[in-house]
Amino acid sequence: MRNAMPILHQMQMSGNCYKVRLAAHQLGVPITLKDYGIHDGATRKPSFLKLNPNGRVPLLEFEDGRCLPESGAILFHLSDGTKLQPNNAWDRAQMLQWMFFEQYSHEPYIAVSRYWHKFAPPDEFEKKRHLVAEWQTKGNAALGVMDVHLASHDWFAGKDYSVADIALYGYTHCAADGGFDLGRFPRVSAWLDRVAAQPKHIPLAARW
Ligand SMILES: N[C@@H](CCC(=O)N[C@@H](CS)C(=O)NCC(=O)O)C(=O)O
Repeated sequence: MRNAMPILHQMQMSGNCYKVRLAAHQLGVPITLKDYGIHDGATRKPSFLKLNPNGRVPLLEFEDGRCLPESGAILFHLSDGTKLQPNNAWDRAQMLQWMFFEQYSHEPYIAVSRYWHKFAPPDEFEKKRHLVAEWQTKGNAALGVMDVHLASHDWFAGKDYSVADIALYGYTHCAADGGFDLGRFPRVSAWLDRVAAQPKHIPLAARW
């Protein structure tokens, strides 16, 4: 049976899932939300593993049953041919460069630090406390790289706001939750304001 519209399998407080809600909202792509708990292991149950063997959200399930996990891949697919992707190959490559940077050099420190500081049970966080210094060093390095880029650019790819900005916004705007001081990165702070001022912007807490 076909779904009436794409279903976003998601966790509301996840920045990775927020990226998809934000892009879908700005593009006018209707989606329904199916929520999973942070601590109940719901994405590791057989019924979900059939949809994404990697056991993680976001996962976008299309009307015809096809399933696409990974926030960056979903952003890329939703924005194909729209104003949220640059219209030339070089700028699109820059867009992907920043999306890969986000996944390898940014999210593993900034998102992970936020999870353990804000959402993990305190006794579990204590077992990870020895990693905080590395998260801080590497997360601050990523914010520094962004700040350098923003010294001479308004946006991360091409001349306009794109899904590269959405990918980086997801966890940068809430980096303080993980103990990061955005006051050290004034150009990043100014860019966050520019992103939040885009038409049809929604905050992380918004359902749609
Ligand atoms: N690289 C993936 C990361 C996805 C991810 O880490 N998802 C987390 C929530 S933010 C999750 O599903 N955690 C549940 C689990 O690992 O069991 C993406 O960008 O979508």
